[in-house]
Amino acid sequence: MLNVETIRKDFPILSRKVNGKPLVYFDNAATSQKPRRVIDTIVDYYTNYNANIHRGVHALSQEATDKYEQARAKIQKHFNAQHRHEIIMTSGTTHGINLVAHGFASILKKDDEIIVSALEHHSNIVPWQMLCERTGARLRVIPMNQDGELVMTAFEALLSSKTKLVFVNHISNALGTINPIEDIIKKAHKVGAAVLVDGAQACPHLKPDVQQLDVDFYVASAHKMCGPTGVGMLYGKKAWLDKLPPYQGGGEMIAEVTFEKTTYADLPHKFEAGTPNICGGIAFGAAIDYLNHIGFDAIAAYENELLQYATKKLLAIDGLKIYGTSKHKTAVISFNLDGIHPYDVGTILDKMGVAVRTGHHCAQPIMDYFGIPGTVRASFAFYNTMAEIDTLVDGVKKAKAMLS
Ligand code: 7TS
Repeated sequence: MLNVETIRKDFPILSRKVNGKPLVYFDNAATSQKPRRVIDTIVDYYTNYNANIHRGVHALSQEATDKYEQARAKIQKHFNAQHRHEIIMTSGTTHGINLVAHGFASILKKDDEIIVSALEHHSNIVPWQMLCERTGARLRVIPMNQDGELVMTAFEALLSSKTKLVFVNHISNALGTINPIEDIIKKAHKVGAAVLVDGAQACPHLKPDVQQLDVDFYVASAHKMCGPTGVGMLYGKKAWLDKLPPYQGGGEMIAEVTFEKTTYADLPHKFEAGTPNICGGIAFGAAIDYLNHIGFDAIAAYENELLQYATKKLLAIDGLKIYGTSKHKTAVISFNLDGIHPYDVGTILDKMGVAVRTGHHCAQPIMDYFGIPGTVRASFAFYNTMAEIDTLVDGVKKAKAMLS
């Protein structure tokens, strides 16, 4: 059981006011808020041991390197990767996906096929389109149904010996659908395709086990997991990471450089050119510690209560439609009021101190499928309360009264 009142004290920002009203933060799918432990870790780094890593003999550099590598070990343990060097530190999910897409440019051939899902964030669509343009490979799409679920029979029909890669998110940031990734991975592997799972929306809500999933690549962003922006991780099976060429050239990623030839460093450094977000990486480790201290079982159970409560109360409002009605969903409610633009609802909610996102949520194909310009999206975290949901519902009712 979560003690939400105690947890809320860990997040200084939750006690501020917005437009004269207590902040109700329901934009967690865009980025989460940060607990004191993460903020303190950032302050401690810059106050006490800021230095560049992997290169100095001096004490500060050693200390920063140790803490950074400890963070990598925490990430490895959290995702249950077999080897520490299978964890590549990135600037976030988008970076991780682009790194893999770039690598596959040298592997894919004309007429190979890559499969994405209709539920993807733009960051899991555009890099693959760019890859197809460069290689002559073809992009195929797993369709979705009216509940916002992937149509698995259509996925099976798309798979063939031509399929080289499958990309799918673990949880949709726009609708909250939890995708059947275990099944997708098994079926893709049967035809010899590799699978990349975009875990950006899933990782704040559950704890993936990359070995149990047998996934080839898994990406996440720290900022959606109570960590800072500009840092994330790419897990890749060692065999795949060895096969892919480096993404960027520069310092840190080399073994030896002459003007005739450069040899590359071993994993993970081969993919980590330049000075990384050292402080961010260390704070990512602190965020993972914090989430595990709360406990993912407790987080999932409580967030499900929030979701059920909010769904019921919102659906009681006449003319309100929820997009994404799968039984397998978490912590996201995308909705519209009949005849009212989502932006207008968001603006009125903001006046009441309620932060939601409005628009297409970087998932335009989903909005096109439903034939809408966008939605109002309320996305929950374990530090939200039922009383905050009541405030949201009051705000939506007020918006309806003012705008219809
Ligand atoms: N994939 C998914 C499923 C996401 O939710 C996001 C961010 C990304 C990829 C990109 O992550 P980044 O950290 O590299 O930017 N999602 C959102 C969102 O829903 N609103 O703002 C960012």
